[in-house]
Amino acid sequence: MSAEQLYPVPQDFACNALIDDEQYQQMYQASIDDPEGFWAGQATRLSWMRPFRKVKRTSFDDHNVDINWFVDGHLNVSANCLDRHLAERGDQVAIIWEADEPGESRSITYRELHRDVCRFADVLKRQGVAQGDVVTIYMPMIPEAAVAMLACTRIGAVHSVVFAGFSPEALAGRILDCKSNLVITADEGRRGGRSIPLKVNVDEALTNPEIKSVERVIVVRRTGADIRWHEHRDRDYTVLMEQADDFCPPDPMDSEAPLFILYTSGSTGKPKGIMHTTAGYLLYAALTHQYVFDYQPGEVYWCTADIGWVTGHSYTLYGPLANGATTVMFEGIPNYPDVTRLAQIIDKHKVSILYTAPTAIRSMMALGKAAVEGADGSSLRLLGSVGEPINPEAWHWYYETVGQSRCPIVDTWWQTETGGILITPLPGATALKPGSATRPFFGVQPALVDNLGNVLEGATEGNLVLLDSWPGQSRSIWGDHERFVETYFKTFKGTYFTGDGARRDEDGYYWITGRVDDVLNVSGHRMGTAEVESALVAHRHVAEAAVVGVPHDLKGQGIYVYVTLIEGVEPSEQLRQELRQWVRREIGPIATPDCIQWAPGLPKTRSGKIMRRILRKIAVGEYEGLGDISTLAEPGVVEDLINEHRAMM
Ligand code: 6R9
Repeated sequence: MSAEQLYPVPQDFACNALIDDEQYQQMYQASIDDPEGFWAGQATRLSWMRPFRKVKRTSFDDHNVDINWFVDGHLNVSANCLDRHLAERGDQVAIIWEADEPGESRSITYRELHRDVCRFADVLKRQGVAQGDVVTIYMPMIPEAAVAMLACTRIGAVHSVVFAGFSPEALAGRILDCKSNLVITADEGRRGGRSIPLKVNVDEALTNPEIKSVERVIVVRRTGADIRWHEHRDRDYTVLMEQADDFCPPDPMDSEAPLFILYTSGSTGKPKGIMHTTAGYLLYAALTHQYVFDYQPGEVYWCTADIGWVTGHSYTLYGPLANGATTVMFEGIPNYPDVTRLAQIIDKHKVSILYTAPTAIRSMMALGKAAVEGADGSSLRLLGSVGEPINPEAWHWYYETVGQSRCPIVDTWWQTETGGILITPLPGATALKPGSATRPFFGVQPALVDNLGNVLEGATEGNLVLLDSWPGQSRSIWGDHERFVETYFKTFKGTYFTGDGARRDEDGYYWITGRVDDVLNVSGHRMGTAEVESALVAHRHVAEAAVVGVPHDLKGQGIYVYVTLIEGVEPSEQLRQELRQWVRREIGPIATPDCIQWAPGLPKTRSGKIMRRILRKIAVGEYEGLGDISTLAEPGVVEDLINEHRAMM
């Protein structure tokens, strides 16, 4: 690695940082040599209602995958995020809410948030929600969403947040899978100046005759839009809150009690309900939030992620609140009303730490320096990136234009399944290389293995696995432990397989190269090729479909679709548009195909497996070097596809 691409820790940053390089080395070593001792020490940052008996009882053995942390301890997440801060910082702002329209914002103190969460927890209890029940939250980025999540944790209900951009069909599938009896939503959401008909979507989802579990829908009035009301089922949030008690005691929950479910895409089948539990998740979110973002008391911290994604769970909500931080919650998008929006919010609320995604960075970068025009930006101290590999061009733009060549960037690699950040720089400790997530966090043991599972040493490239458990790790897939084992522990036995590929350089830095499975990453959102394909084949004119990812300037990856129509149906531009709309409706706007190519046939092996390797190449116009196509059942289809692709371009 050439010297000019190394960004040492700035001197003044290092002086005040929580962790310097020497401390990192020493703490990392301690966390690997004596995990029990290390994590017992860290566990004191939480308030426990009953001490745990054992720090760690975990097995990655694929016959018996079993992950337990802080065994037999009792605690409550909302009490850790709220109650224990009241004495010292009850009047400090917990959440700064910035609305979609500039000029509208709200600040909520820890005391106010505590009261609202207590009240809503009481509401949930009065609605019959009990420990272990699953509550579906389908809400815009408004403080009531945070209140709903925290209220669930207060009474031991398990929340399942469904991103408000998902379609009624996608929502229905998730409700069906976890059998929620209660849904919390809003009349409408606001995003980029547009309204999102959330209640209409819930109504539509609940027309699915297979859903029998839902008894109640609680509706927050966000816009006051006229909505249909089902007297027997729907309840108004404000009315219920007025009737509720100001205090609701936090339930003591077991360390391993389920905390939340979050659906995410895999390479096969329908989205899986990734399950996280109470103690390990919260501790890991809090610890990483403090050290990775070098969070210092009083600072304003802003993670732009929606609560519908894991980043919103761990780093908009739970990590920051567990640490008593002031966290910004933004309802809108970076380019509304114009591309300066993020910079304006940073100045308005004096944000010190900004954590966002490469896709947002690239969309601002597309307009050069316009994104920071007229902005001051001097409050910023640290920048973060998450969701996909950040290309060096975007890194440099972020560093120079947003960070004014002053703020370190933490490129944080992790997953829904990992609960928190696993590979990342610590800003006071790690010299940066643009595009590298650098080094493992405390307690994290990454390794690279070849396709046979042999661990590779030194500077090399391979499949990224984790050799041992960390507290924030997902414990299971909701209702399907077999699938959990199958997906993560069977590929490379004895390890957790991430689905990502990575390179390790001569300094031991990790460079994530992207998914090695059939999972796409579109604007930082995970999507299974199988999911998009099954949406397509559900259309009456489609016989077969194959989906591959292609490079895309803004989104990182775009969705390229090959469609085989059923006998007798003629391809047309109109049908192409119809299919695009169809996928939007089935899954959500984020799954809209970028390109649809008609395919009279698909390249398949004799055993009927679609050879995506070939499809990926044709999609980007690489007709040469398609590799061995002799195993194809009908080699002729490849030529047809190439001709069709040529004709389209
Ligand atoms: C947190 C989150 C996980 C997948 C992951 C990887 C990609 C996330 C990354 C990154 C390179 C980073 N990914 N962060 N790739 N560098 N800093 O995004 O969770 O939605 O589950 O996605 O995203 O491919 O496997 P999730």
